[in-house]
Amino acid sequence: MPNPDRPHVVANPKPRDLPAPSVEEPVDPVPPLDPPSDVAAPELRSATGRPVRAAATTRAQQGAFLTTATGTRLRDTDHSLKAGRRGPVLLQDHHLREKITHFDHERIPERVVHARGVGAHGVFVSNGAAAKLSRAAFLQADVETPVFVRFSTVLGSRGSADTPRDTRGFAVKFYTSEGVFDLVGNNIPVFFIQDAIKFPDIIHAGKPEPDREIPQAASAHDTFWDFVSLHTEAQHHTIWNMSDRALPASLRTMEGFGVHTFHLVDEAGDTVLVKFHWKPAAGVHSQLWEEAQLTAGGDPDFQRRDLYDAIQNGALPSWTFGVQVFPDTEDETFEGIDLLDPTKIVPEELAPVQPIGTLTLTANPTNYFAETEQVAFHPGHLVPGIDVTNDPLLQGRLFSYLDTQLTRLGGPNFDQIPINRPHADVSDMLRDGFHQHAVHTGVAPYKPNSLDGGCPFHAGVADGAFLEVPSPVEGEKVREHPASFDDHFSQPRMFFRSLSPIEQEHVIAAYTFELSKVTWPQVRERQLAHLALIDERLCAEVAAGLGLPAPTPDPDVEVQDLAPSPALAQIVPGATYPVAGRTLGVVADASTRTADLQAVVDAAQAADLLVFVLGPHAGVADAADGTFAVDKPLYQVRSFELDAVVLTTATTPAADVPSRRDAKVGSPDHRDVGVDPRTLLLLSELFRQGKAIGALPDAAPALVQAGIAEDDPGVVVRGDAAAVTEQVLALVAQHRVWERLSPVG
Ligand code: HDD
Repeated sequence: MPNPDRPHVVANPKPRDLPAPSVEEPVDPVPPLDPPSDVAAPELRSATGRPVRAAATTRAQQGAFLTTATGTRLRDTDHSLKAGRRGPVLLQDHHLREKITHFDHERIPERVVHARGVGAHGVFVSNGAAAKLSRAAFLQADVETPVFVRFSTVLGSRGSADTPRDTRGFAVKFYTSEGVFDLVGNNIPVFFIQDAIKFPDIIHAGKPEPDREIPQAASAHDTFWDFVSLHTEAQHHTIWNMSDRALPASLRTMEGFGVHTFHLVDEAGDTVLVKFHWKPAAGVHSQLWEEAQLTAGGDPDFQRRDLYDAIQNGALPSWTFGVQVFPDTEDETFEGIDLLDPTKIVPEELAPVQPIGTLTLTANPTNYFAETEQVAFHPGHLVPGIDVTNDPLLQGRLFSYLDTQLTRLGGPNFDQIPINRPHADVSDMLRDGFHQHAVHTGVAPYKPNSLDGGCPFHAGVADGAFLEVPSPVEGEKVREHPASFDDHFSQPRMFFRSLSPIEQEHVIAAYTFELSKVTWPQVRERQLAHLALIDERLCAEVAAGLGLPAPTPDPDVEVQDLAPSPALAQIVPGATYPVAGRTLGVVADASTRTADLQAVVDAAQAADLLVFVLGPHAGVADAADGTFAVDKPLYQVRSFELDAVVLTTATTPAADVPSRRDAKVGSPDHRDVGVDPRTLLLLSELFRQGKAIGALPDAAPALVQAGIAEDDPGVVVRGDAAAVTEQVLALVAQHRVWERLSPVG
């Protein structure tokens, strides 16, 4: 316990929005909690858009007492109704049967892809720049639109880890005044296939193999590489998957892409073609492969937790929404790039991304199942001013997302689930069906009618009706694609050659690792032949890692040397990014002076970092002259949770320590003989991961024991507590100390 007469240091990031429980189970009934007002479900509406009940009564728990599903109060929920204390259970026990029956049916099918996800509420504020291109109400200047965002991995099951090498989903539901607009994108701007009819093939190949159901959430296996090496249009997405993009450091540091080209339509009906982009304010950052592997074991929920903690602590994640704009020409190409081919990007150097608004995530969901699990996105949820194109991948998606909800959400009324309900009036004339919640009024759900006064009426353009872009269509029915879809290697080459040297090394290492997991030599060799077409060095180094000869490029395949696109590189020398929401661990123990600890905490919190004090045990720990609250004990914390560390401990110089083996954890005086071995492990991992390391002067010998020299890059040992912290924060702003990770040569 802290002593009121001695200093006590508390950093404590805000954990969860829950009232503190009492030690004993409370005995007095109290009314149930309201959901936070900013995440309350929208009002329940009838199909004519009128509220059918007061919003407060849509709360799941309405009273102080436990009841059956039909509201009868219950005296006991711990014992079945039995014939005598030791007797058999009676069939008459309705409460038992209702409780177990409901439980038996709690699970719904997980999403067939993107099953693992996490959501958040937010707001989109338009800056009006798109108003001249689109009549969409939510794109007019300064309009604020509520949104719900769900991020996901693609391949893993609902319970899989957050951090596999995989594409991430980035789906945004805009609850606009003109209806729901869903932008169902990914963090990678291209896709594996050009036609939706191939979707079951790529997903069957990528998912765990059907005989053993392994590997979970990973592409490093035979069937994935068998498919992508045979189906070469997948090569562009695959090289993005082998890059750092497939290992986002946090969901807050990912770019998002609408992938397809869409139409924007203005008031006059004039159109342009656009590609949508989300650019994170925090910068685009990734984990290292070692970090991702550690994370999957140490905290498989890491990214879910990171998003929750950031929002909870006010480090609100935000993205600039932008568009690349192209003239809507008859051939639907730009600078020779076919805009209907979802395996191609348009480099930002050719068409800059123009900001049209800002998305900020402001609130965590109240209930995971009700919101994140039941949210249903659909690329066909469009509003006036935005329309689809003939991209054959997008066209197939327009069918799939409606269809899948029938199984997943149990019927056609999923739009009535609170998280899916539009904030615009709904008069849809759709009736009945499983889980119908609306109490429809009127007798004439058909058009034309006179019995309901002709209601509802068709809208004209002036009333905000949605009009499809009247693009001319002609041609014979064929199962073919345009010749412009045939170049599968020029853009993968451009991507690889646009990356920084460190990122290129990561791509080489990723291909080598993944292909080493492929058991069929034929599949490895086939993929190596494709790497030869992408880049000779890439192919040679992967081949060396696999112990295979590097093939020569197939002379019959024409690959263009496109100009590199610097915008594709994540690691830009000298670039800095906001540090708000990044994490700092501060190691303290009984040798720490509370004034030093407080100074580090204050300096980091002033820059809006999440600060975790790391101590020898949970609870309150002793400092040299007081106490401090431990946020994460050293036996719990791992390097992947931290962006940087500062040591405030005093340690015996290394020369005076007889042996590292003497520093046994738990021995009463282990701190007198050296550094806690858990601190040494943390330091060595953080060092390898290129993270900033600070030490107050008395703690500097600990670095030596961890094999770190004071003049190594990204190591700070000069100055007082505040000065060391400032220097560490400057390093965090670079994301990593890249000099430590530079590729050899
Ligand atoms: Fe898809 C879910 C993104 C192609 C069929 N997809 C889903 C989600 C995202 C994407 C982010 C998760 C939504 C959520 O959080 O609920 N999908 C994409 C992108 C694609 C793409 C960016 C290509 C550019 N998808 C695609 C095709 C098909 C599907 C070609 C089918 C022909 N996708 C689905 C689905 C899912 C889905 C099976 C599973 C759950 C759901 O829809 O609601 O219908």
